[in-house]
Amino acid sequence: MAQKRKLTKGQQRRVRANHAKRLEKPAADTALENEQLGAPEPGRIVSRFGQHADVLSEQGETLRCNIRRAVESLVTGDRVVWRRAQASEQGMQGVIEAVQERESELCRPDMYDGLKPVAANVERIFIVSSPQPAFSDQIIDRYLVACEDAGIEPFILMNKADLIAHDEREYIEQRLHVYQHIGYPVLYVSAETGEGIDELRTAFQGRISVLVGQSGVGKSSLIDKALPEVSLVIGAISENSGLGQHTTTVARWYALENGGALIDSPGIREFGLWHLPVDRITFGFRDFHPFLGTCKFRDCKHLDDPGCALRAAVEAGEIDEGRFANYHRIISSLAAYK
Ligand SMILES: Nc1nc2c(ncn2[C@@H]2O[C@H](COP(=O)(O)OP(=O)(O)OP(=O)(O)O)[C@@H](O)[C@H]2O)c(=O)[nH]1
Ligand SMILES: [Mg+2]
Ligand SMILES: [Zn+2]
Repeated sequence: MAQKRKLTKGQQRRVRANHAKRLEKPAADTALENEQLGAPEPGRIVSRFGQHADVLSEQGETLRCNIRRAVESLVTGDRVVWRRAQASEQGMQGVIEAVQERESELCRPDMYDGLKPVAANVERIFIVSSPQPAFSDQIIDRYLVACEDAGIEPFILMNKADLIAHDEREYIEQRLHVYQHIGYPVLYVSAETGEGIDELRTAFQGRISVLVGQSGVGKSSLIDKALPEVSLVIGAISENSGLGQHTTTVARWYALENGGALIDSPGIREFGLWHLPVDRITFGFRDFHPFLGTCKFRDCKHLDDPGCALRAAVEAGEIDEGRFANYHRIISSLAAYK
């Protein structure tokens, strides 16, 4: 599922330059020598912090480990082989030696680093929205394209249901109904009042999920509310930051009691899709599938092209107008980077 995506020349240049810059700094390889290390053990990445990472052992301990230089990419959710230190050295309790191949990968493009994996081995993506900050079906559509492209099942959460104002309720319900109609699950929840939290707990069980969405929509609050077993950990992390703010700065793995896990992720302002070619974005709109390949011209842009089957479907009410408009917004946003 993890596929190499093409970057444009400009992006490749930036990525190469940044990579070269980083190589000039001496890479801190582990201070731990081989003779001080135990046998290789399987583990799971909880969080990655630059040159080190927290690993969850099979016994359920979380240990801070160095990362071998040979390990190229490491993110929350990765399955790794690591070795325990006999005695911790500069706070390091072990060394990560290797990463297992990923079953899936959620990626986003980054202007500085190129294509960046956000989380690995995820089976379901909870796209979290809320009326505050403002509800945006454009952001939801971007995430849906990323889910379709990565082959990961999406689930839409409308959080802060308690804050939906009278005059916006109808609009939000109408937009979310469109997603339900296409076949995406939608759930109204509130981390404040507890609305929908039992259903959410059920949806979390038995699989590996990540919560994504803008900063402040309530991703961490929902995990905290739905899972009493992990709420203590979240409370402790928020206090540690000492900023009086609870914004999540690094993705984190929370193991669930009956199997499965939740990954909390930092909010991002804009979920870019410029790493994807146009046809992959088109394919990311599931509701377009029955009509793809039936336009009159093979290179149809689905704008004012004669014989456009997508436009005809919009006019016949078979494709939602708002989705079609968001599709064109994404396509025109690509041009700015290429
Ligand atoms: N009224 C109301 N407030 C909520 C609800 N869920 C979260 N909040 C509040 O919204 C604010 C942001 O919540 P967080 O859980 O930190 O949001 P987040 O998505 O994790 O944000 P980042 O970590 O920055 O990405 C907090 O002040 C929460 O108390 C809800 O259902 N209703
Ligand atoms: Mg958070
Ligand atoms: Zn067309």
